Amino acid sequence: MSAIESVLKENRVFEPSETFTAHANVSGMDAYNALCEKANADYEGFWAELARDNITWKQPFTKILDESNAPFFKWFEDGKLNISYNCIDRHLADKADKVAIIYDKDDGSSENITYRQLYERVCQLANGLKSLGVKKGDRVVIYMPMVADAVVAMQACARLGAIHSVVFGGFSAGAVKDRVKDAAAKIIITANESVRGGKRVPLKATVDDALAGGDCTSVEKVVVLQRTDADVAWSDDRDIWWHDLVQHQASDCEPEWVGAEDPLFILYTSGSTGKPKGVQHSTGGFLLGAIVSMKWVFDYKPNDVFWCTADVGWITGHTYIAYGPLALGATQVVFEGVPTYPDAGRFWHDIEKFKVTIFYTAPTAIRSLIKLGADLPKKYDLSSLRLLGTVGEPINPEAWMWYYQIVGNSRCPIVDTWWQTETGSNMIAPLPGAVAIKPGSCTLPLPGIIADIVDESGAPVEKGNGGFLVIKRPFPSLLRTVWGDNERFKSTYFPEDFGGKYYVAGDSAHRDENGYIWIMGRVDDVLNVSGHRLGTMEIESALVANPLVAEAAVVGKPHDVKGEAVVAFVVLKGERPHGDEAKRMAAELKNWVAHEIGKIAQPDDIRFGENLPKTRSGKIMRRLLRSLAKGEEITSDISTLENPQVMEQLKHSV
Ligand code: 7RM
Repeated sequence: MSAIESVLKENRVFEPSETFTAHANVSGMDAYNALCEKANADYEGFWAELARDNITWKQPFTKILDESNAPFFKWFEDGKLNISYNCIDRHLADKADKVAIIYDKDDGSSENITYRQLYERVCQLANGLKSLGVKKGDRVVIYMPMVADAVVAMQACARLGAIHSVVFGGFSAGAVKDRVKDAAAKIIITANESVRGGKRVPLKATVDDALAGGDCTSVEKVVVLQRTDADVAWSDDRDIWWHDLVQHQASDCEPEWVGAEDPLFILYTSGSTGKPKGVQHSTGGFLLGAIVSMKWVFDYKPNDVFWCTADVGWITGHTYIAYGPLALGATQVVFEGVPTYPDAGRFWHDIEKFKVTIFYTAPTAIRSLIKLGADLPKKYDLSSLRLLGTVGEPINPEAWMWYYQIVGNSRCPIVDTWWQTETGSNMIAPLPGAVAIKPGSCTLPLPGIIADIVDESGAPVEKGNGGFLVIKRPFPSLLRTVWGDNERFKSTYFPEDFGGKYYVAGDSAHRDENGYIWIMGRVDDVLNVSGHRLGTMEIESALVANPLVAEAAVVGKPHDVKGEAVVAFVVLKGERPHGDEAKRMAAELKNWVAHEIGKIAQPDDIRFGENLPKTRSGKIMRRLLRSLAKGEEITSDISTLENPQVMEQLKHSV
């Protein structure tokens, strides 16, 4: 077996400041190591103590981890709880008037919602849903804009023990239909329209389309939030306005006490090919992962103003908007808009306006904001910030440095958080008052997360070599199964190649001499150039390190001699180059990569676009780029791309 080679060297290290460490929830490396040792010494006891200390249980659990039917693990199985109770009710005694949600609307206006108001809104909707017959275990599809009421809808389902399946508000009718059918949803909650970047998107009409063929026989009612003044088609016996549904409902609603293993939600991951997988999460374990990571990684303190810019259509919006911050009684910003509206200063403007202390966003947003206005953050007072975070993709060191210096004013640690829809909460990330950070590395696993990097036989690789990222012991926030498909769950995540014992993440990674983990990309994206197995991340980082480059993606294309040749898709900070200018730039970038990494990683083919094809959550679609590199016709549906028009630009080599 040839290991995946690591070719990029990054030597910068940033220690936590003394003041940050002094106040941190986990203060210093000794404290971090002590937690890890505690987990090693008594793994179940470690998690049980956290679960007792952080969750309010209606009925305490007596069983901790049940591994008898691996990989269908159970945690805290006989415990009873309600996650909505944990996120709202338990704060009412001392935080009823604290702002829970600053709803930051697309047009720049905002609305504060206190914990008491949130409680009332959630209870009223829960009562309304109950009146429609929703009960424990029923599935509810939520297809909504990023309004505060999206969180209310999720919390209301959780209050009833109903299983929500949030479908991102940018998805097509076909995607809605597939998900509704797979989960056999009884209710759909939507809005007449969403508003993003000043543009209106017809959500209700899309739901109508999804239901039109009559395939979705499970759906009984469609609840419609009136977000705008737009009229919508109406089906009298099926559709009901949200405001009518809640109007006469009581503002108290006894939570449904569910078992810790009862499903909290399903979230479909598109995956690179095939039918979307309904990732199914538990109630107790998921909540625990959200809470401990808020404390450890985000170093949450009662005075923080937390802002996670994700959409609730993605796991990040579940864990770090809908549940985690609320479980801790935090004040958080719920952002409806887009980072570029009314201009590329929106994030910085709103950080100043709401005095945000913890800011969590994606590398793709950072890179595009550098391209659109690298100096814009300097126009705003960002001194309230104390911690920055990233998630979703490897962050290349150059974008990291900009985030650190220009946004964080070289004061704020950056938590680069590696995790997945399937893991439910952060797995590998620095605890910011303990672990020194390195640009581009997600650093070390959280205490109690037994991550390793192994070869095809499951044996740990040598430091410096790349391999498969695995988690060797079950942890509470891990997905429980793929909805309705236990076989797919087993074969995808606990494959026999690795003895069926490890959770296999599907990412390649390597460890450096300090044991720090560097994600190299998805295993499916690894290139094989003349027998060298190269991750995508490092070549992309080298390209972005060039001062003229804003973004880059590399893929392999078949090559007679080398096996595969590197093809690079590049977005420049300035205009997209044409003709001789493009040829000159391409030659310069080829030399640049040869110089930064070595000849083996040098692209044979460079193509320039104004952007790269991305999923709606901002991940680069390398599968499409591979087809373009090979000169194949794109036959798959690209209508759900954020930016389908760039595909044409990227067809042609320079
Ligand atoms: C949270 C989320 C998961 C995949 C994962 C990785 C990539 C996520 C990082 C990262 C490098 C990171 N869930 N990924 N975070 N790669 N560094 N900090 O994104 O299910 O949508 O995607 O995203 O490949 O497997 S997800």
